[in-house]
Amino acid sequence: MSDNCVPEIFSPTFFGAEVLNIRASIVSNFSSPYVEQVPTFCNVSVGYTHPGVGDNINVEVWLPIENWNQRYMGVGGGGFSPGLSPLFYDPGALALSSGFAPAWTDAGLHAYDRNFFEVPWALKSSGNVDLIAMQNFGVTSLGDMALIAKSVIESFYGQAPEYSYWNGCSHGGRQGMQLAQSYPDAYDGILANAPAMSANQVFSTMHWPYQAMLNAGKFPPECEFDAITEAAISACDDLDAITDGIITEVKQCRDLFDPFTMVGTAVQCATSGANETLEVSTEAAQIMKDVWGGITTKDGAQVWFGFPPGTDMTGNGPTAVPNSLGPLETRCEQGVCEGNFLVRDLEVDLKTLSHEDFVDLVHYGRRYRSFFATDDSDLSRFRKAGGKLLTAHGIDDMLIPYEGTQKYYEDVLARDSNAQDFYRYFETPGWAHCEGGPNAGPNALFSQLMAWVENGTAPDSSPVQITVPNGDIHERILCPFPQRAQLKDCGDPTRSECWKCID
Ligand SMILES: [Ca+2]
Repeated sequence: MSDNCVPEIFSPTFFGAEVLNIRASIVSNFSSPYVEQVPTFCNVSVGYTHPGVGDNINVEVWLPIENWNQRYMGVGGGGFSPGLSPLFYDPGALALSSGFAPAWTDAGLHAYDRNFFEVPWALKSSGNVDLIAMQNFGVTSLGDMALIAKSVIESFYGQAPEYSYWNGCSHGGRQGMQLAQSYPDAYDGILANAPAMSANQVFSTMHWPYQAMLNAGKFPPECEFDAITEAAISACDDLDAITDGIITEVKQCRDLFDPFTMVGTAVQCATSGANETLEVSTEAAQIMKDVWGGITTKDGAQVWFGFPPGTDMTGNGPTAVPNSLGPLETRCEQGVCEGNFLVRDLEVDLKTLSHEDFVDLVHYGRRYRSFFATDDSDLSRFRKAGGKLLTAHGIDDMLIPYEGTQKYYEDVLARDSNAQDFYRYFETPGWAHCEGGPNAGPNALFSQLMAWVENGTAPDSSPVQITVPNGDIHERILCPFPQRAQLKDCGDPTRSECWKCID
């Protein structure tokens, strides 16, 4: 098989594209923290352009030399990375080690080594958005990549992949949803977790906590926010009758817990190494209220969903994810502000936006809807093509509010009341953004997707492990929305067999 690892045997051709270059080489020493020994593979890189457009896109496909499982996996990106970058090689290396042929695209952005929240590629010059780059990033590169990868695989092994899967979270989740909406034949199965659909609102929402601090005219220390988060968890944990440090009854909690009740409460704060006692300020309570309420106009109209009470918004709270992003950290102060294409001006200072200007910017993000919105609830073509789609979204997601995904799924159901036949959505209590939190995450979903695609076995529930505050691990289940998990008569919340999904 390794004899096939030469550029001459590959000839991907497809409508509207022209291949510029093909490289192929054997890689036998790739290392990944997730795989003890990454199997030897043929690394095929295909550069192509859309003639007349002036772009230059690269797709990389890894072909295991031995033990190919006859399946292709498209690997999604994250943040503003389309996928082809060192960070997203790891999930591909993991897939490769179980026999998949994984592939990635750079969407023509050539942002290989870049911080994936930086988007200098989005502007041609100050004031001028690069619409071709945004179209490739948002839509076109995804369909192209599936065609190229399948062609490369067929040339190498002498047969097309039996099954094709997409695996992505966050931006990778949005890519998966875009594929289901716009390229319904590209994949048999799509796992699109925590999808950054409604990307304009979602990326704006990541900046909203900072704007809320600007609006309040104060940047309170993180300990004040963490104290409010802890109090919300204490107040709302038992609304689901299970004391496990996890809030599942978000709507009830929003009604029940008022962050202003925390104003004046003394909290211990580690400031510059010293232990200092502070009181929770009115501003901190207002900021948390705003963060939970979501982007809101000055008149109080909600523009997008907020984060549920109990979500760790500082990266240091009670359910902290190591090295995670905390939107309430003053990240703009550190030079990390997202979404400069919304402003169309790299010189603009997001640190000084007024409330009105911020909401206006969010509104004008509609100019890029066609590339980024990814919120078309008409999945009838994907259904017709026989595709299966799974989405999980952490309730404790501190970057993308899960209620946006819930709304999308409700829109899908409103259009097709039997959408459960091909698309299931699992809300995941205690799970942060794609990783982290007391819930270890919906790790069985990909194999459940394969079983659904290949054997017709639909996932009626999905197992998860939850670490409760005393360190014990509980076995639970996730249920396909709008179902919910309920304890059975055996009554032991630590055993998954004692849980069932009810309507
Ligand atoms: Ca609970």
